Amino acid sequence: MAESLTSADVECVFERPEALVDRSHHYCPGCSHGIYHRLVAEMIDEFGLLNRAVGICPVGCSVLAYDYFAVDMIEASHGRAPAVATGVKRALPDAFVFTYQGDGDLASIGMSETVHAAARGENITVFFVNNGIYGMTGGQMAPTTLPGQKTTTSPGGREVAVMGHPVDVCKLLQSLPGVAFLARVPLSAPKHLKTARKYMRKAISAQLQKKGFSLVEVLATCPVQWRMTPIAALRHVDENVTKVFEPGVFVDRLDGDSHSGADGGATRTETERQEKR
Ligand SMILES: Cc1ncc(C[n+]2csc(CCOP(=O)(O)OP(=O)(O)O)c2C)c(N)n1
Ligand code: SF4
Ligand SMILES: [Mg+2]
Repeated sequence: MAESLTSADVECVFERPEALVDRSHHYCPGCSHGIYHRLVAEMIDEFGLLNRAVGICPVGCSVLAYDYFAVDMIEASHGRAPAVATGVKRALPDAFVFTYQGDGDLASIGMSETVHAAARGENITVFFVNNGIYGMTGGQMAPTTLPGQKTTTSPGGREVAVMGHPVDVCKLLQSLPGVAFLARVPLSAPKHLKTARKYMRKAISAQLQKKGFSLVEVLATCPVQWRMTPIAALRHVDENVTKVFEPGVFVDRLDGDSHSGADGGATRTETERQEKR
């Protein structure tokens, strides 16, 4: 008969971060929100921010994020999270203040708050979930919807001549001197999670070093509103979404390391980074 294992015989290699509440998420199977929640919680643990983090929730599928993070959370009106974060950070400069926002929230109704918080160089960190759609309200077109993408309000596919081009938030914010760190990464494979953690560390460090506004955009899935299986949705991110929204670092002004500029020169894309390795 095989010997039974005791807890002394096994090594714990994976556990729930302390900053994540022990509660089932309401997110659909294959949705990236749960993964990004976990990464945010891992970072709060890693930087020891459990007792000084204040998160601002959006409106959208992650409206209930306050139920999942074991830190102080505030619910903002749709799109207003950067304005709320501004107030909290100015009142409590020692707090680590972050927003967690979808693309409808951040780049549509909240575009003004996003751009002006970045322009003012507010010392806050934005965790941005670009799934190219309004997930919560039934799959309407978002500013980030790809050309040709079918949504409930672009049933024939997004026609740019009529509905406009997708908004590239990283490129839009890149020119602003108040931005300290800006990067984009797909959440479509385990290897990208490593990159996401690296960018998130930089974004958090930017705030802790009082360098200004920081944002990490993740290219996320919404299998339900995309009408895809979770696997097909991951493939769609890799094969199509990353072609329109190129992953990489757009601004990095940490520790005297300044990489910013319209025509690149200093802008490092994921492709360039891989070539350097
Ligand atoms: C002022 C206001 N306008 C519109 C809405 C309706 N609304 C709720 S969520 C949402 C879109 C959410 O999309 P997104 O931010 O991309 O989040 P996702 O659900 O995709 O994660 C909209 C338009 C609202 N709640 N408040
Ligand atoms: S509708 Fe989309 S974004 Fe919302 S929880 Fe489901 S998969 Fe995620
Ligand atoms: Mg969305």
